[in-house]
Amino acid sequence: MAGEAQPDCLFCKIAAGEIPATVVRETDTTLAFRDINPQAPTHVLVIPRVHYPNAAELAAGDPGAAADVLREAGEVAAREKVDGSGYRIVFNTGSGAGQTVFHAHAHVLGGRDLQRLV
Ligand code: DGP
Repeated sequence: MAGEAQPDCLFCKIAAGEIPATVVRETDTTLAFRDINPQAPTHVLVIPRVHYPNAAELAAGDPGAAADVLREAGEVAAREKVDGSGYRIVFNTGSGAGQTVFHAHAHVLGGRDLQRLV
């Protein structure tokens, strides 16, 4: 069922505290933790506690949780002090775009020069 925790989902397990992660912020609806394979000095993942396979499905199924993820991405950037220099929020969507964990998540990247993608 959309939104419900999935037993085999890595990020559902992190959200439930069953797998450890370096948590930087948490709210009732979101969890932010450091990426295990950081691509920048700041590389934090922000996930909704509810399970949707990607950001678009999250926004369609639970717009409030999608907004919470975006707001928390901004909070993380501010607390990591990368908001002044600029940061990037990335939602890889689909394996062709590099998505490897099919639980919606925002990458918050900052602390280095980020080349333009588009
Ligand atoms: P994506 O490729 O967009 O699906 O991003 C998934 C990210 O999740 C990737 O950058 C690596 C990260 N990741 C994978 N497994 C773990 C884990 O067990 N712990 C943490 N903290 N991050 C993980």
